[in-house]
Amino acid sequence: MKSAVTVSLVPQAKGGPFVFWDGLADAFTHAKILGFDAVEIFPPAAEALPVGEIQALMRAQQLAVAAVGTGGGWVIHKWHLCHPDPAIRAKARDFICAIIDAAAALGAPAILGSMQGRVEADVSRAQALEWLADALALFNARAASHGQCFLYEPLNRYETNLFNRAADAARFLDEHQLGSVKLLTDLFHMNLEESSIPDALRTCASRVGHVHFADSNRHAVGFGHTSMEPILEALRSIGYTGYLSAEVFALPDTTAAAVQTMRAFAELNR
Ligand code: LER
Ligand code: MN
Repeated sequence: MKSAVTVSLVPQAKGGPFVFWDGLADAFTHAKILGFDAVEIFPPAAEALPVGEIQALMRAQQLAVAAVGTGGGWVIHKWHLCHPDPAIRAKARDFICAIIDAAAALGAPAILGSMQGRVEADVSRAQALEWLADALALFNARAASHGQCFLYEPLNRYETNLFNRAADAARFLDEHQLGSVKLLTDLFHMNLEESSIPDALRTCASRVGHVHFADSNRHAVGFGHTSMEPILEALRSIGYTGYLSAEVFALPDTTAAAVQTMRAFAELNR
């Protein structure tokens, strides 16, 4: 497995679960010094991703981009894919498609987390799931056209009521034949929702495409109380070779969270 660490380029996300906050050059430089394999980027929009500049940083630091988040569209604009207003759903889809394209230029998949939205107002669950499936079909095709996968992330119940558990999400992807959509299994959300994180990972084996590496309290792994050994064992048993990406609070500060993440990664990833 490979290590990754998050950088937020969205000031409005302050206090959110991201390790680096001081721009791309700072994140790439410190990620390299600390021994990470890759950086995961949370941009405000595709237009704010300087692709050439990021490619130069990747070459200079010999680091990959692990994934690119799309949640900026929710944080900044409150757009999402299940919004009752069709114009807002269209803005959400366009926002995500543009990030899929920019991420692909960096060799990375895009993530659908917060932008999936929720069943709300007068929208029925069936209607929301139809909109989600239609959007995922679009992202599936768009990512595949670049030879990339697309990452769908089940979130805990306080953030969405669409899919909270990995197996339910995997079944939905199977039913809609979304072969290029993989699951982003976030260990923080899973700690709240799954009966057993290792069992859930084994059940969804072939769909697991990315892991957000966070402890029970969303601090760096080792700063909470999740039992990580059985989770790593499950990931090994399903042949997962992707990223463990630290989407955690910069607490007690950025450096401590990053250093602790790498310490845990080295101990667990034997
Ligand atoms: C995004 O990866 C995520 O996990 C959500 O909880 C938004 O922070
Ligand atoms: Mn996450």
